[in-house]
Amino acid sequence: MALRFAPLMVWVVACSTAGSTDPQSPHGFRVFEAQAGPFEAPAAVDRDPDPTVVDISLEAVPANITLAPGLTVPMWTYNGIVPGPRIEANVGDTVRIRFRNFLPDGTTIHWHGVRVPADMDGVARLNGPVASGDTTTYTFVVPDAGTFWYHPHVRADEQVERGLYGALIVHGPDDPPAHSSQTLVLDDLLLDQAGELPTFEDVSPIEAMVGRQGDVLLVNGRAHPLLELSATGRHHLRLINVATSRYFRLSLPGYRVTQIGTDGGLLPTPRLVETLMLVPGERADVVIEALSATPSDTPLRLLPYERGHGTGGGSSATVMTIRSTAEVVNQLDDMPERLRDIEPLPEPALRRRLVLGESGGAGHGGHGDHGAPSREEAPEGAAEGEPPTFSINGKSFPEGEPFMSTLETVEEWAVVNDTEMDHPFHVHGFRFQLVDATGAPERAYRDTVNVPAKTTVRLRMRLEDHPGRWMFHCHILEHAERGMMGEFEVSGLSPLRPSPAP
Ligand SMILES: [Cu+2]
Repeated sequence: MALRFAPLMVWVVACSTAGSTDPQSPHGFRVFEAQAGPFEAPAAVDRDPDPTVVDISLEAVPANITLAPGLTVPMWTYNGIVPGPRIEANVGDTVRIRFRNFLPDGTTIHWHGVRVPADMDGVARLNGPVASGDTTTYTFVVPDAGTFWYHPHVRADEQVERGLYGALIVHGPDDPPAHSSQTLVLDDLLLDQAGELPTFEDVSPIEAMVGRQGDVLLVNGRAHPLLELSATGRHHLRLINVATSRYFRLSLPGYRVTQIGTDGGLLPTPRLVETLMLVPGERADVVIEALSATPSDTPLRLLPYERGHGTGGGSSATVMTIRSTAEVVNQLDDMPERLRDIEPLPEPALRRRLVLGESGGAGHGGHGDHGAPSREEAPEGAAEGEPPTFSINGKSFPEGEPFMSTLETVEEWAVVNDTEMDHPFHVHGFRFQLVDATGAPERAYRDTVNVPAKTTVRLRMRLEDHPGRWMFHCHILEHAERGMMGEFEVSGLSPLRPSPAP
């Protein structure tokens, strides 16, 4: 009964006394039995015998997807599965994707985190959407090892939520030894009482403000999957947060969790972590080892996190279960103390300031006194019922002019969050290093970073290899689609391509 509003319950409780809760979802989530079975999405089939070329076909197509026994949902998919096929390549490979769109709407594929040429970036305004029934081919070299993903960049709030996403894994020579390697594509899905996705045309003001948070937590397209791993083994997990707005703050009690990589591949040295935060769009590579050799079941827990507007209520929830087994494994070499070298970027040639802004909408300047109003329920013309808009430097995309940048220069961006909630900031085409309060760059590469409410985050990047028009935006996709997006134009001749004909 309360399913439609279950994910908003946190906000309801915070803002009013409303709300019987669904007894099946005491924390705003539906509860499922652990499901055994294949854990990962299947790998894409590479049709090119050349070991340095990965040639695959992707079709965007509606399909019914079984998330759990008895729960089958009409979704949009790549090749009929959610997530789409896992694309695997080695660093330096050429990846070619022959794409056909069988959706009713135009779409694109953006290669999140992969430093591709601008005309392969799958951004509708620059490259044009692939119309319903049409085809295109994306071809690029994968220059960096790491954990990446792919998704549409047209009405991304709707299309990603409907199920259009997949992992893109680039293997490198320095990946540390492990007994197993798994990709965990993390999502949450909102379902209505009929077990379908609610409309994207008429969302509640609070959904427009904080994004759509789902009541079904998914790993690799399944609710509460079970992963069996040797209790004495070392296991490499690649985590990807593909949710449109959900922050995944995770813990795995009973395991030693060592982070070995960020968005942009390996860290210089492994880091022990107690909890792991993944904001929308972000990835992490971790190695886990059970603290006890006795077989047992351990839940991967989602912990509450307040990212603004009352989103932090509720308790933790189970995302999946890891079952440790008595399987005997071979001894591996110790985890290396140094994984790779990352040179800190030099002082920037140019500094920019980007101010993230929000205006209007429910919850702005004091929460409403009703729980989850639909747009029809909001009073005509009342500010509280207006959909919110989002901006960067006062411009709500596609308003505004692109920044003008120069190839091969180092820029430092101060991203100033002037709003009441956190925003995960993503830059296309390039990777950045975070700069701390003393001005020292972090020795890690990222393309997506949380900018907490009322704080400033500095990121430094070298605009290398790929001239052209690029985007930056909040990766809460409801915010990006409501204006928190911008462009920069990098001019110069690519060292990787012949000069264009005059
Ligand atoms: Cu945002």
